[in-house]
Parts: sequence; C-alpha cells; structure tokens
Amino acid sequence: MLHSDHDERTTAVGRRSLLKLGAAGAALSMFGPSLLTRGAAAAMPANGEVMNASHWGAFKATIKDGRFVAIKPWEKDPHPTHMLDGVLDITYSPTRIKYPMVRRAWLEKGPGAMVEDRGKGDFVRVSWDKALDLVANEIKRVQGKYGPTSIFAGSYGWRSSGCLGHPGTLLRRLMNTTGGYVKSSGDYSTGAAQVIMPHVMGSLEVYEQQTSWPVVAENTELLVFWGADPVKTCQISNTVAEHGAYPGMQAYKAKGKKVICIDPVRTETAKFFGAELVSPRPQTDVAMMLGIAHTLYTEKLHNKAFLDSCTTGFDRFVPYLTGKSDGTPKDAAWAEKICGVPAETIKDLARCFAKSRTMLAGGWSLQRQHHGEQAHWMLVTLAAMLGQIGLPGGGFGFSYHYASGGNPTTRAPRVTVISDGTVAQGAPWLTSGGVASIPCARVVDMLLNPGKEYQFNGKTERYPDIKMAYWCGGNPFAHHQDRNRQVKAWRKLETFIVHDVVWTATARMADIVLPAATSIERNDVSMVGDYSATAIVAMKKGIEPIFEARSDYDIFAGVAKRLGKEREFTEGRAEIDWVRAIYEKAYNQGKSNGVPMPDFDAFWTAGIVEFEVPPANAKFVRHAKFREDPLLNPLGTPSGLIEIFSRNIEKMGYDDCPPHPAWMEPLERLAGPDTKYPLHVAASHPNDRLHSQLCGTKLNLGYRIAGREPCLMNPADAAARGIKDGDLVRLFNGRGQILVGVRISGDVMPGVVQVYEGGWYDPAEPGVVGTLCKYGDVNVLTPDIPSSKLAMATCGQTVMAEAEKFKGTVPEVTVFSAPAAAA
Ligand code: PGD
Ligand code: PGD
Ligand code: 6MO
Repeated sequence: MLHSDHDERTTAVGRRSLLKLGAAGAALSMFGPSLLTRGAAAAMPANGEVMNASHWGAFKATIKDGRFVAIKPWEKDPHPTHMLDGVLDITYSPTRIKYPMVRRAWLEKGPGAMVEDRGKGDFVRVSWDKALDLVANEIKRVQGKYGPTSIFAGSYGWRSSGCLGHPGTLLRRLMNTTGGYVKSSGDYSTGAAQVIMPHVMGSLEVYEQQTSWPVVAENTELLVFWGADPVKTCQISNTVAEHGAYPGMQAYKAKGKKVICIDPVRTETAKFFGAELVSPRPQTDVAMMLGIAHTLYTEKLHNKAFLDSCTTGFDRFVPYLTGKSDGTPKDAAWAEKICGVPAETIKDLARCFAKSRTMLAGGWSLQRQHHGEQAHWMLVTLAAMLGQIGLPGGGFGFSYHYASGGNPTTRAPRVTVISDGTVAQGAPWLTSGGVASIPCARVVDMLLNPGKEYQFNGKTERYPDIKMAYWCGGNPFAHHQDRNRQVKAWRKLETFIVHDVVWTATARMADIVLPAATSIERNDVSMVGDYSATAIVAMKKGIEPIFEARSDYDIFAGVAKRLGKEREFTEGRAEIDWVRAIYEKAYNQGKSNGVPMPDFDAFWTAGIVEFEVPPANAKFVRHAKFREDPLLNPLGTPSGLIEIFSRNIEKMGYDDCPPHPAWMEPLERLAGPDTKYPLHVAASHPNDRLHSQLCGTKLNLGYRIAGREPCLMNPADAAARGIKDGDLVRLFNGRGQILVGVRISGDVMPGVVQVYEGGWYDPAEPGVVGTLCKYGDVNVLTPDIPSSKLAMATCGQTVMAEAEKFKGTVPEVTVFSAPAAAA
C-alpha cells in the first residue's frame, strides 16, 4: 500500500482510474511540461508577497529581487510555529543539492560497482540530460534483466505539502507507466495501530476525526494524555497545519479541569496544562493498563451494560485479567512490578477514571514498539470497561495529538493528490499497481532476505529480490531502524536513485542524486487541516528553482519522456494546469454539494479559500451513533461490535499477537528480564523539526548541545556516570554508537534518556558498519524488528543503551555541508 501519504488517508476520496489522455491534453503535450505556464495564474513577482504553505502552516513569502527574503505566518493561523523560520532558511541552505550528481564508481564502472563506498561523497556532476538518460536507461535495464519485482519504489516519506508535488505518488505514477515495481504498505507513524484497530474497532481510529474540542472543553472532566504530547506534535500536519488544536486545548485549560499525562517525560503538554505526571517505565503501559482494568473489575467500577451491548469477548479476556487462565492476576501489585508505578497510584487512576467523564487521548509512541499492537488494543479495552465511548467528551481518541485532531471539520470539498495512475479499491492505500508490496518498515529485511516467507496480518507473503531502489520525498537513512544493518543491506542494491532538496544521509548513499525544488520554487495547491479542512491554499511559486533544481513533476516527466511515456505521465498538462485541474475537481464537487467556491483564477489571486464549520460538526462525538444503536450502526468488525477478543486474530495463531490484549515482554526494556543495557532511549518526535526535515537549518543552533543532537538525561543518571550538563557523550549498545550533547533535566524520569528521531546520520567512516555517528542519529541504536507478525510495524521506540562521557579526539560534524564535489 502506499503510504507515507497521510493526506491521502484523509483527503483522497476517489481516484481517477487508469491514466487517461483527453484530446486536448494530447495536443497540449506537444509543448512539453515546463513551457506550459498559463497566463496570469502562473505569473511570479520579482518583488512582493506570495501565498505558500508547508507542513508547518500556511505562510506569506516576501520576495525581493527574485529572492525569498522573509516569511510570516498566514494571519489567521491561531498558533504559528517557530519552525516556519526553517522553511525560509532551507531554501538557501549550504545543504541544498545544487546539481544532478552521480557516484563516480557507478558512473565509471557501472551499476553495482564498489557499493561499500556509498556515502563517501565521491560524486561527479552531470548535466540534466545525462542524469535523466541514466535514470531512464537504468529502469529499463533493471526491469529487462531482473523482471517486474526488482525495483523498489515504495519510497516512504513526508516530503513537502502539496497535491501535485507529491514525490512518492509521482514516482509510482511513473513506475505504473513503465512496468512492474514493488511498493510498500502502511507507515512508520501508526504501523501497528492501523492494522490492529480494524480488527478491534472496524476502522483505523488513528487517522479519524476525534470528538471535537468544543465538546471536550464542555464535557470532559478528566483529560488523559497517554504517551501523547499535542503541544509539540500538533505544530505540523500532513497537509498544511491550521493549528486548531491550540485554541481547543486553551478552551479546556480555561475551564480549569484536570489533566493527567502518562509519559516518561514532563512534556510541553504537561507543562502547558500544569498536568499531573505519571511516569511508567517506557514500554510497560500495557501492564499498567491491565492493573487499572483489574482494579475496575474487582471494584465493580466497570460498565457492564456497555460491555454487554457494545463489545464482544470481554468474557474471554476476564480469565486472563483475573489470572484464572494463567495463574497470574494482573492486579495493581503485579503491574507495579513491571511498570514501576506504585500500586496505590494505579488503583487511584482506575477510580478517578471511573468517577469522571474521562477522555483517554493516546499518542502513537506506545505502538511504535515491540508488541505495539497491544497498547492501543488495551487502551480501547480500558475505555470500553469505563463505558464512555460515544458519550460527549468520554472514551478514547487516538489523534488529538496529530494534525489538530478534534478541530471541527468544515464542509469543504477536498483537493486530492494527483493520481498514481492506479485503481482505487476502497481505502486509499489499497490501490492496485505495483506487482508486489511489503510492509514499509520491513524494507531492510526484504533486501537481506530475498525470497523469504513472512507473515503479515493473516497472510503468508514472500520478499521480492530487489536490485534497484528509487526514493523520492523520504529519508530512509533517518527514519529506518538499526542503521548499521541498513548500511549493510543497501550493498545488495546495484543502483539507488534519490531526489531530495538537501544532502541528507540518504542522498549521500545514492548512486544518482537529483536536486528537487522546494515548494516556493514551484506551483501547487493543498488542503489546510488534515481533519478540519479549514481552507484550500494556493502554494504559489515565488522564486525560480535555485541552482539547477527542478520540481519532482518536471524530473519525472523528463524520465517518462525518455521511456516513451510522457503523454501517459503528464496527460499533456503543465504544472499550473494540474494545479488548476486539482482545484477544479474540488470546485465541481463543491458545486454539487452546495458549497460555493471561487473559480480557479479568483482563488489563485486571493491565495486561499476558507470554509465554514457547520454547527453540527462542532458538536461531533466520535462513535455516538454506534453507542446509540449498535445494531443499526454497527462497527466494521466481524461482530459489528468492539472486539476485545478477536476470532480473526485467533485464527492467525500468532505467538506474538494473542486474540485479546495481553502483556508481552518486549525485546528489551527498563528493568526487563534479559535486558543488557541500562538506559531506555525515548526516540520521540522532535520539537524543532519534522523528523529530519529542517535539521540542517539555523533552527539547530537553538537546540544543539556540544554541537550535537541534545540528549535529555535525569540528574541521577548523569551523576552515576560523572556526566555534566553540556558534556559530549557517547550513547551505545550492541547495534551502534552515536555522539550526543547532554542536557541534564528532571523533566525526564530516571533510567530514561530522550534523543529525538530525525538527527542527521553523520558516520565517522561512511559505509563502515559500526562506525560512530558524529551528530546523533538515534536510529543507529534502534532494533530493526517487527512489532509482531500481525502488523510488521516499526519498533523505533524499543531501545536500550548505555552512556559514557566521550574521551577521544572530538570529531567534527560534517553532515551540514554538501559533499566536497557538490559544493
Ligand atoms: P522526513 O525527514 O520528513 O522523514 O520519516 P521521513 O522519511 O518521512 O523525510 C522527508 C524527506 O523528503 C526529507 O529528506 C526532505 O528533505 C525531503 N523533501 C522535502 N520536500 C521534498 C520535495 O519536494 N521533493 C523531494 N524529492 N524531497 C523532498 C519519518 C518517519 O520516521 C515517521 S513518519 C515516523 S512516525 C517514524 N518515527 C520514528 C520514531 O518515533 N522513532 C524512531 N526511532 N524512528 C522513527 N522513524 C520514523
Ligand atoms: P512522540 O513524540 O514519538 O509522538 O506522534 P507520537 O505521539 O508518536 O511520542 C509522544 C510521547 O510519548 C512523548 O512525550 C514520549 O515521551 C512519550 N513516550 C515514549 N515512549 C513511551 C512509552 O513507552 N509510554 C508512554 N506512556 N509514553 C511514551 C508522532 C506524530 O507526530 C507523527 S507519526 C508524525 S509523522 C509527526 N511528527 C512530528 C515531528 O517530527 N515533529 C513535530 N514537532 N511534530 C510532529 N507531529 C507528528
Ligand atoms: Mo509519522
């Protein structure tokens, strides 16, 4: 399945079927894509202000003499993020990729040459013509020699906002015109939850609108953020952030009602609300939830009527909970031993949840772990026992921390991402196309094990034998786990092609690197608000692409042309034609739904069109209809009810995913039975970046410590190791080693250090397995194991390590300047 493409999850309402070419389109295509800019709509000022947008929000760019010189948030953004400055800074960053580059050994000796030298930076600059020829010929060569399952174009990644400049989709659009390729399914964000939730709730839950913030502010008495930090993570959206969660949270706070954060870290959210903090050992939440559930059950605080009418399988779960089936009651005392939270606190939480209107707002780190499926399943089970699902302000919500979930939805028709040229089959990521698909987080396993059988959600699959990978709009040498295993696996590829805007570690590992234009260097259009659909924004080109950068669309059109597929790829449309077509599709939809919109020219001139929230949407209560009448409004599960016991999962017979939620030891954890290293590394999402994006901008001056990624460490752990605030420290385990700069803080619980994901991988010896990362890429330390056979999801937050003060000669960080040959 697709999908790094969160916006497709929420905005793709129906895709075009197979690429079709109208007569007008065919005629236009004679002119080639980049010449076809249409009149006033495409005019670009040398001076003035233009509307554009990003994951961080809609903004206005000041253009002076053809340069992007200042950025300011859209005036209606209620809570702009400081990260917007990075969007300007990256445009002219020394990390920008300026020209098409090819790895010397690959160019001179051919595909597969000296693959262990990848990452060393020995590139040769080539012309665009040459680069596009090389790419097109290599696609033909590999497909011809090795067949349709030899090219991996799954290309997971967060790219930039925009419905046209959607690199992964454009890549697959190209590949769909050329023959076979392998794609990927799921995502790194919610890989475990999005597979288990359909079995339990009949829907994804993680990418769905939440009970609205006004309802929460009005009705919720106790708001629990369970491994969720919306003040941090709602700064961004997959489309364009509207930041509606912030006034939502403010409204709740203004009522002075209670908030509990369950988190190893005193988060931004905990600080904002002045919340009570409960810190279980990371990865032990399921045990703690079971302790709460046991208290509810034994103290008869559970809602039997709700369990009877709206759930199935509670009776199969109870013997496990009470210990009847395995001799171990999952009571609060049992839970305390695992999670470290005192039994009395666990019992208090149970009583407190039961006596209040309680909203359990679960984040996603909980499921980015070994056996991560269990956390969300158990949280739903807990909410079901409390019996408030479907009541105003009660129940659970798995997206309050993401893209301002809970900000009410307008009636806006959606602008949708350009089609990848395949047929939709229900959910947007179930498109056909691609002759094979792997769960996205198994990419390295696939490279290392061609032909190997694996399980995935009840099916037996087999890994293809990949010879070439094509990545566009993602950074696998940031997002994937166990960097050293990955470096080794990549040697299997004869060819690795990457488009990016900056010299990420992934670009440095490529054989062919193509410079992509940033959003301000091209025209596009996007929704504002993944769930809320607050507005549609024009993303107007403000400057010419810097150096020799080109938009991904133009790059792929150039490759398609060389493959004799230009017309299929472009449908005869230039960039601005596509932007118009994407808008007009929504415009027509609006017309039939009685939602008037300005025509394209008026929209483009205005820069943005906003939509109203119907009063009923402001009062939206998730699962209210189901609760009201579960027979008339069943869930999409086999029973139509919430499945606390799943017969479908039982049939799969997996030893790592039982048919009801259960506590299972992860690979390693704090105080775990066979755990070798003493510190849990909370590899959470960064406050000052989006993953690896903007890591190479001036924003990093605000957070780097000793020139490296910051590592939050509890005073007790620092003292035990003779580490002082600001020290350069080596974090290591059996999988690798990284340098970080330590910030000592009581905000993180003892035994846990926090190093954000997305720090750029900066190997001391590129290509060498086990080498020190000089900057602090936490994924050097994480394990590349699947959550379970059910979801095969990432375990990026299952990681233990040790820390020591760094003693050797301090190596220079080199990742923030371009490789010498490309400067
Ligand atoms: P980004 O840094 O957003 O990370 O992984 P992902 O690969 O999505 O990468 C996007 C890339 O696209 C950047 O290199 C950027 O420069 C490039 N780009 C931006 N705009 C354009 C464009 O217009 N064209 C092209 N060609 N490129 C462009 C994110 C992934 O990381 C995610 S979603 C999650 S949830 C995971 N989280 C964790 C975690 O919690 N813990 C660990 N340990 N690891 C994780 N990895 C995962
Ligand atoms: P994290 O920061 O990884 O965010 O959203 P997600 O909820 O996964 O984790 C949230 C909280 O969980 C953190 O406060 C962390 O301390 C806590 N935590 C970690 N492990 C445990 C545990 O075992 N138990 C408990 N109880 N808590 C734990 C990710 C979402 O954020 C995603 S998928 C994407 S793609 C976006 N990424 C970013 C981003 O990179 N930067 C920002 N600023 N915002 C984002 N928003 C989105
Ligand atoms: Mo994510």
